[in-house]
Amino acid sequence: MQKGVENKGKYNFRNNITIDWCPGCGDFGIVSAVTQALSNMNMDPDDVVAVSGIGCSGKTPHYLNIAGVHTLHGRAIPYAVGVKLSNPNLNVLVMGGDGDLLSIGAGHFVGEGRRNSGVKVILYNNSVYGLTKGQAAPTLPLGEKVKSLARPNIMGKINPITLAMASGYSFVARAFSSEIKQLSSIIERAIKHEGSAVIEVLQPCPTYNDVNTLDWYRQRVYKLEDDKSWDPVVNKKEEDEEKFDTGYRKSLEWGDHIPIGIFYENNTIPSYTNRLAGIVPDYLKYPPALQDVSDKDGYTIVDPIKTFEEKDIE
Ligand SMILES: Cc1ncc(C[n+]2csc(CCOP(=O)(O)OP(=O)(O)O)c2C)c(N)n1
Ligand code: SF4
Repeated sequence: MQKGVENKGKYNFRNNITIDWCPGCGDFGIVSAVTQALSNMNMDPDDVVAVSGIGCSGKTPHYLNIAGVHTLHGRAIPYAVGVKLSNPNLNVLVMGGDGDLLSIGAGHFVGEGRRNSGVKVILYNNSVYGLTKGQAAPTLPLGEKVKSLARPNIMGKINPITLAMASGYSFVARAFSSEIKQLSSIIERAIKHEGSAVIEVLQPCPTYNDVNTLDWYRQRVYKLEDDKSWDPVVNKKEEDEEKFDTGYRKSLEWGDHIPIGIFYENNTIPSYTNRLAGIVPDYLKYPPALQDVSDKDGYTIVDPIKTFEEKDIE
């Protein structure tokens, strides 16, 4: 456990598997914040699932004392949504890199904003592809040259906050991996929020990103909540336009001053699971994961031939 990090709950969410990230990697702070949030919420480990893609970030579920799935590169969100829809009582965390979620996984990232299924996406942003040796990730600005690149980056960057807001996510925040207390309280708020959330976490990759270092971030980040008039929460539909606009404008700020905190939280958008419950009456009471699929001897209770025959369309 990192210095200054206290877990108040009865469960220890960090298992004893040795972490193999490089020394100084921002991923350590993210693990501390996640375990702190789950513990402070006195979460039952059986109620939380972590789903990751491929990347250094993708190893996170291995280090947590909860159910975890290490899926394919870019496929964490659809897998996580499947878990959430099969049992909406679960708290489902997606843990993926900026390459994973904004490059190959970008279509799924956008699609989940429309759906608002309730998964919480923790986007590890180090601006590089860490696991595959430091190529430019979609968050690396045009003209920036990190050490694995022969020449400065010739592609423009994606801003994860504006993309998340434009995609329809109802909770959008940014954090910094060394501000563990703030990150952990944002994770807690995201978990309590009914709809889907994106939390972009700025994290140093000391091995491949020699521009956006720990000190580089430390000199620039500032907390939105330090401005006492900052209020990103939409509780009435009439507030949405103004708060969306303010959060969106704020998300464009980058360079000498980088805001961290909650940009937008809209509590008026119904979640996908509630929308489903409106058309499938017993869905929340008997979601697919709680339905019997076999009899007491373990034989399937579904006859696939009969099912397909019934679905035959002339
Ligand atoms: C379909 C597919 N394409 C490419 C790869 C190779 N690959 C593995 S990890 C990775 C990038 C990881 O970068 P990022 O998602 O930013 O995570 P980080 O390692 O920085 O945490 C790539 C391209 C793969 N495993 N599968
Ligand atoms: S390569 Fe970068 S992101 Fe991957 S473990 Fe090392 S420091 Fe972390």
